[in-house]
Amino acid sequence: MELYLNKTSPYARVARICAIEKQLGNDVNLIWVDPWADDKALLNANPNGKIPVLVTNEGEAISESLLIASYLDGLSSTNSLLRTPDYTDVLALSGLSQGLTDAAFTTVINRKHFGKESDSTVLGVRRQNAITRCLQRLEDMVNTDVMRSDINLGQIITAVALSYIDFRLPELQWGSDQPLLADWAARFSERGSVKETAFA
Ligand SMILES: N[C@@H](CCC(=O)N[C@@H](CS)C(=O)NCC(=O)O)C(=O)O
Repeated sequence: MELYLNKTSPYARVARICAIEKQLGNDVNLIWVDPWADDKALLNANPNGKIPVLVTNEGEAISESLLIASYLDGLSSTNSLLRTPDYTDVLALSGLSQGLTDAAFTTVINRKHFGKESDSTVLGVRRQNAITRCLQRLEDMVNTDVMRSDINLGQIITAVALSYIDFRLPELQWGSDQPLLADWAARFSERGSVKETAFA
């Protein structure tokens, strides 16, 4: 298999962590690309021009990190990431934290293209509010089974979203308002898959 990715994409990092946690790391050839540079091979695999894209051994190109995670989860029985006893809770946590990633990522991209003033637009303010609410919801969930159980997709997306905020929006300093979540994230960051895929 081939995984198109870069070192700063939270979505690509989720896909890569899933592959590692499923013990499929050695079966995935990493193709490093700049998705903003109209890379020909990437556009061929995914006309949307976005990473991640996973090209299966049969040549099928799967985009969207959640779909890639679902595909990888079905390939090996190691670490069930989705089909756990908490299945619906895993889906709920995954959606919540994917939304957090979307709000953070869109904030970063809008700042890059339209300046920091983009935070003050109607949409910018909605994004900031969404980030604040999602962080608090996650803080309230730290002691629930889905956050405390063996690794699952929701935990992976949550950990990557928080790490992405630290990487790109460090001024948010969310750890002071969400101390339980900060402890949870620190523990999760000890995993080999998380260390190996650090943003750079
Ligand atoms: N919903 C997609 C989002 C993917 C995405 O937005 N990737 C960014 C990099 S973090 C990208 O490739 N952007 C290039 C572009 O928008 O042209 C997923 O979950 O995979």
